[in-house]
Amino acid sequence: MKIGEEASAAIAGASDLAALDVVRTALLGRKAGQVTELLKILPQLPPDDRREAGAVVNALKTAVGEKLDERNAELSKAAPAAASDADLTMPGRARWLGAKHPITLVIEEIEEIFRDLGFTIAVGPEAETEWYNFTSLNFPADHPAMDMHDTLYLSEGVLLRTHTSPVQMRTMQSHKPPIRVLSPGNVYRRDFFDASHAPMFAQIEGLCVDEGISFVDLKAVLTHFANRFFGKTKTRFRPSFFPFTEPSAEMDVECVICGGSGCASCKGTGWMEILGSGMVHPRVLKAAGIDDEKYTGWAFGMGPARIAKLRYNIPDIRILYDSDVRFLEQVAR
Ligand code: 2NM
Repeated sequence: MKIGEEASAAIAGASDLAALDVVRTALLGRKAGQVTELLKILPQLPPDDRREAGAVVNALKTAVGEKLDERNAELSKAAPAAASDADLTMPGRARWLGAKHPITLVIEEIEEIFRDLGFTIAVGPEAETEWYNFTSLNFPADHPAMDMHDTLYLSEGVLLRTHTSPVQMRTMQSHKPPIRVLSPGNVYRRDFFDASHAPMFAQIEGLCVDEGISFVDLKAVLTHFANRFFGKTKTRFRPSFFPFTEPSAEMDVECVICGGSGCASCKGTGWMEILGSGMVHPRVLKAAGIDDEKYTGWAFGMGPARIAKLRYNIPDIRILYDSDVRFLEQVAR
């Protein structure tokens, strides 16, 4: 049967789905399909021949249909790879994974340095009582920091902590010396949000209390910290004042921008102030229930945003709070 053999060969020879579609139309197409044309002739044949020819042509139509479907199934299986131009060896599109904020990086680095010295990390509430935030820390009742203009009060005697010293106070109440504790956390002040002040900022304080602790311990530990954090650097201590320490001192490091020769960052002094510190006032130890005849201690406080500003040479701390990824990506690691 000639048409049947030709049809089988054409179907088998179709190398893809598009070619098979052409073959299907050539055989079964409604207008000029070879098999369709045979079916159209049937009515013109004499009745006796018509029955016999009809059976043959219909069998052909069925067989051709089945062969087309089989080939279609075969080609469909192989189709995706054959039909796609995609280069599967091309590298994928890189995803931006996000990164730690510069202030977080600074906090974690400071934590690691003090952890290595045996300090533990302590946290506490951001809403505090006036007693924990001021009174127990030897602030006189008329101290300007206690003014409504400087502190955010939530209600009578309850406020948003202005430093993390309340955490140190709570630690001294609940632990016997020796105490070595570091308290990172957010604090609040009624400051105008300008290039160097924010109404909420991170603070890290450290406290060490034991028998025989002196100013030598304070100087040695804070100098060690400066050298680890900034790389080998010069430090100096200047007298200062805080209600909760006596004596008190501020520590400067040689300006990381100009190396001490004086520049805009250090306002020509060659030094950058990085923290405040001092020997814990005996009244503070007493308020915490610690024997101030037997024990002495030293403490310090610093602002990680300030440190980040110095380390990354950021002109305006507001950039640190903008969440602008174009800036954050420059510092991210
Ligand atoms: C500072 C500077 C000096 C300090 C004192 C205490 C406490 F609770 F132990 F008395 N904690 N932190 C302290 C001392 C904080 O920040 C500039």
